[in-house]
Amino acid sequence: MKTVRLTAAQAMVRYLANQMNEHGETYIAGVWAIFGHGNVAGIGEALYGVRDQLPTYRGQNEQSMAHAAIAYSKQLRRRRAMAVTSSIGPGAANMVTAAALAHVNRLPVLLIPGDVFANRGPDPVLQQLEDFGDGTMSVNDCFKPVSRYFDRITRPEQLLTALPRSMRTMTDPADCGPVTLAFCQDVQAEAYDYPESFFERRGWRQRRPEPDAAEFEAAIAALKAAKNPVIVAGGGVHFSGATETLKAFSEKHGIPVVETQAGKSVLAWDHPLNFGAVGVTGTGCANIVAENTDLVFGVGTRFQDFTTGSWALFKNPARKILALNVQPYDSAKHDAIALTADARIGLERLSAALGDTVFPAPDADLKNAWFARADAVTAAPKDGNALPTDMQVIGAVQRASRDNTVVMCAAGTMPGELHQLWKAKLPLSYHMEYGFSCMGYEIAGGLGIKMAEPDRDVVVMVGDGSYMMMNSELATAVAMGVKITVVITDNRGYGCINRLQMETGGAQFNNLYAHTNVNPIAIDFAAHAASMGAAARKVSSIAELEEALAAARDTTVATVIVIDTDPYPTPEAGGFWWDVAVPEVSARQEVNQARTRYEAALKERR
Ligand SMILES: Cc1ncc(C[n+]2csc(CCOP(=O)(O)OP(=O)(O)O)c2C)c(N)n1
Ligand SMILES: [Mg+2]
Repeated sequence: MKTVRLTAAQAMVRYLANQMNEHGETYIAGVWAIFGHGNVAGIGEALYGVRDQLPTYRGQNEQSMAHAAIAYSKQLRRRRAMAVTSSIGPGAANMVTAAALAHVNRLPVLLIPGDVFANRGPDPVLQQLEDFGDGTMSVNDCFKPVSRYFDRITRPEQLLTALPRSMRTMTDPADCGPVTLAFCQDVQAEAYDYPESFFERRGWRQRRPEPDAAEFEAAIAALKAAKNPVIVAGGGVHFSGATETLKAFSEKHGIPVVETQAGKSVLAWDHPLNFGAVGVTGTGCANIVAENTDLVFGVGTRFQDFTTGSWALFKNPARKILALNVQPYDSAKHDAIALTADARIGLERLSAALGDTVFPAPDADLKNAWFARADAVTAAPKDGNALPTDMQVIGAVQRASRDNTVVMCAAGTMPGELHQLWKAKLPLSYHMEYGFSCMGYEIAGGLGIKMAEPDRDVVVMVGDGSYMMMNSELATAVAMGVKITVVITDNRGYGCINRLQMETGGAQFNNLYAHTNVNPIAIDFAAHAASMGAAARKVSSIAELEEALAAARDTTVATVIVIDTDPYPTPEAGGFWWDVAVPEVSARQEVNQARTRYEAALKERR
């Protein structure tokens, strides 16, 4: 057997540089790295050696670097992924949140934190956690519940099994998620005679599982027995590349489509059968269709509580659930009629078996009436003096966008309002991280999206709170010449949580700056962003925002536009109940009243 003598770190990067996807691209597109003693000598030296095939990027924070990596993969429908490496201890711990984000959203990322010495010689090394009763424990054990695959590399030859397993996990449509390889610092630098064949180019195909015959029969029977089915389209439709198939299926059989946060943009917003966002942040029209349907047909959805209105939305007493999902954990949820298969294959087979079965489409007026209301709240304000609403900001961004502009967000007021109000024309023109809804995903995520699709305009919507939590990859975007447009809606605090607090009977407390220990402060976001090299300005009206967005379109530098908004108004129509537990006893009258409403609402859960 021909062998080559390499350090374990050199072997890892050489292997990664030779793993291809089915489109002939290297699967790992690059490595985000912040070095420390736990990875600079081993992994750092190795990355330098392959920098022409496998580029290394320096970010500002391990968590946000991982956000960029995850967003990159999500935007490419998991076709490619990135790796992120950190030192041991704090650098590694910083990535745990991002690992959880990728885990919840079923997105691939290869996390490579350094780990303590396998030989234990220098124990305790700087930043080493000391467990008094378990010598194998390190900070990296925190990754176990938030990784789809975890291994600790304590000998160089372990890579021969750990790396192929990592690749399989990331490229498998059902198991897809974050992989953590905790890489002991001394082992990174240790040499081994690796078989040369290990570094041959290897291709990875996404499996497209066919449905099981008996499951398929049950699914067809359920569809044939239905009177008014509705398709709940989730992120799996995008990942499977099934948007065209879904459109054909829906048109041929007259089945309306409603969209989850991850599924939004599977169909153009103005397609007659797309009734828009469903659930807690849903459109009035989609939720009426969902309430009445006798067959909820989930395609590539996890049925998160925002989709199901905490399982109170689908009210029809006769209703059944049919779930087409590549992951059996999801297709079996809530006692659904399970159809475990790839979304595209599943829809093609079902369509063929349904023949020319056509269901009566819901009333188009339902949709027209909803959008007339939505247009009114997103229109430019007539009264130029009032503080703009976030809905009006959405309208302004929409008017300044092209069909393939990607609007993105993750937490705060905007995700719910964008879900309802944004008119997504092309697939993946809407990128919402609403599985983990992680404040701080926004700017780093925008960077990752733009790296994935440089030809699309990327507009990042971010609240003042999320901006304050994590913004420093803006400097990275500027330095890399990655042009994103960031719109900061400054309502001086955590607007959405303040409203939730009020709805659950709470006093306004510790959310908006006005109700905190600090004096209401006016942070100069434009000056802050400008200090990182962005083209930044504050605008004082919706008209000025539109002007600034138009001016930003043809520039090449990352741009930040700040606008003050009103923290209180929300779209009054649409939406659905969300289960947020209200205290059973309280000295506050408002809480007692909210509890009474809560108990009544709970009775609607199925
Ligand atoms: C990391 C993280 N911490 C806390 C939360 C809970 N949370 C959700 S939205 C929000 C406030 C967001 O404030 P801001 O970005 O200003 O948006 P706004 O609602 O004011 O528009 C908080 C604290 C979260 N989603 N993520
Ligand atoms: Mg805010």
